[in-house]
Amino acid sequence: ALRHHTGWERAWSSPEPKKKYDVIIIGAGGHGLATAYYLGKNFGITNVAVLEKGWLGGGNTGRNTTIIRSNYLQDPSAAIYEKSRSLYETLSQDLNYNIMYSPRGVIMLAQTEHEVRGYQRTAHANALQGVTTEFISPARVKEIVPIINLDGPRYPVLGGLWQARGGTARHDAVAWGYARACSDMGMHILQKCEVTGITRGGAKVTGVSTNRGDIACDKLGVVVAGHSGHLADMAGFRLPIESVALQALVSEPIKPCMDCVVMANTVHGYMSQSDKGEMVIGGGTDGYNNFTQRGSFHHIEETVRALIETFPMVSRLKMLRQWGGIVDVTGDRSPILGKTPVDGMFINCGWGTGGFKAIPGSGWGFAELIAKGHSPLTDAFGLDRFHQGRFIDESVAAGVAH
Ligand code: FAD
Ligand code: PYC
Repeated sequence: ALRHHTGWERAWSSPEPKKKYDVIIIGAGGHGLATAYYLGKNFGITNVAVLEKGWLGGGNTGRNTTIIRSNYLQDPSAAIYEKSRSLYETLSQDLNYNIMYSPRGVIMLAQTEHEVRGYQRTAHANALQGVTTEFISPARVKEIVPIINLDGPRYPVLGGLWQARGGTARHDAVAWGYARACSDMGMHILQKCEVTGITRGGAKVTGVSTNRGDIACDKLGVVVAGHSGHLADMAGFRLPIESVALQALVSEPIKPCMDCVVMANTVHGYMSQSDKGEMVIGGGTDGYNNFTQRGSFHHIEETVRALIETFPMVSRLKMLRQWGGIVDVTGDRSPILGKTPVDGMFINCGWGTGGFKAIPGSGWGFAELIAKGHSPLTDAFGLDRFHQGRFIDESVAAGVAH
């Protein structure tokens, strides 16, 4: 049937590297590609290369469970995550690429009195921040998720934080859509191009060394998630980041049974149903730092065991496959977007277990930071907050056990 489908145009070109670009972005994950896209779209900066050591979207962007929400507690977080969520709403039209945004709603279950108070507080904060969320009763939870067991053997469901316009999107499509749009603007996306060194002239960045030769630039954006520590090391400074594996798994496909996303953070597990019918399930991070894109074996059993309390039907599902990604975690569970000790070099990292939802907003703000030297979206997230003790504590909103 595919016999006649020949001569398709490539979605993005594969050029040879130029000697010099105005801006180089290291890392063709969602955040790196979105940064390049908004540099071109919002600031007319198109002499840009995005360098990727593997294939684009092959890092955490292509490995995550695609939950999109903006129900964070602190004002700077609500601003960037809500900007991001609102950009997701129209991203398919903007990129002319179907990213399959599905605002199916996200519930974070409250299963202890502590969580009830915590999520009620978040709902109040969100109301002040212009983020639409509400704290809902157990009966309303059951209405939205008929397959749920409210009584749970250990932790009954006492309510939930509901964001009706949260949801999911197709992760690969987000990367592919941005990549095609960047390529259409004349930017170079260089895959299999690993950065091995950062070159400086005095205090200022001058370019990078790669396995495809040295490339010069005026400005450098580093957006490499779990490898951020390595890149900082190449430039001669340290980051307050730990890299750790986070994993997910999917079941065999079944008939539609749950049309929203549910996160059960006390027992620790979360679940949604993919368009193919698989139950998409995720658990917590490994308990030790590592660089395996796999995750510890025991997490699989612990996550499924926890979910069975709230979703007994899971006990009858066969699991199909499991994978992991290397997430970059900061002490306050908030990202770092800012200048570095090297002039002209900017860093965007620390999205940890929750950066897929942030891709458009982060790209928007980081592009502004690179182009203009600061952005209202990113100002609070600079490295200086760790010296000043100005933490943006989002350990509860992160929703994933670390
Ligand atoms: P990446 O997509 O990892 O991109 C970084 C890129 O840099 C990689 O492609 C890598 O190859 C490249 N790179 C590294 N070193 C070099 C080098 N030296 N030279 C050139 N290139 C280099 N977030 C959510 O919001 N919702 C979720 O439901 C969710 N679920 C998750 C589930 C799992 C299992 C995992 C692992 C993560 C999850 N996340 C989730 C987090 C989310 O995936 C990440 O925060 C986000 O994808 C980070 O995007 P990124 O572009 O920064 O990183
Ligand atoms: O950030 O919502 C999130 C998330 C869910 C699972 C992993 N990250």
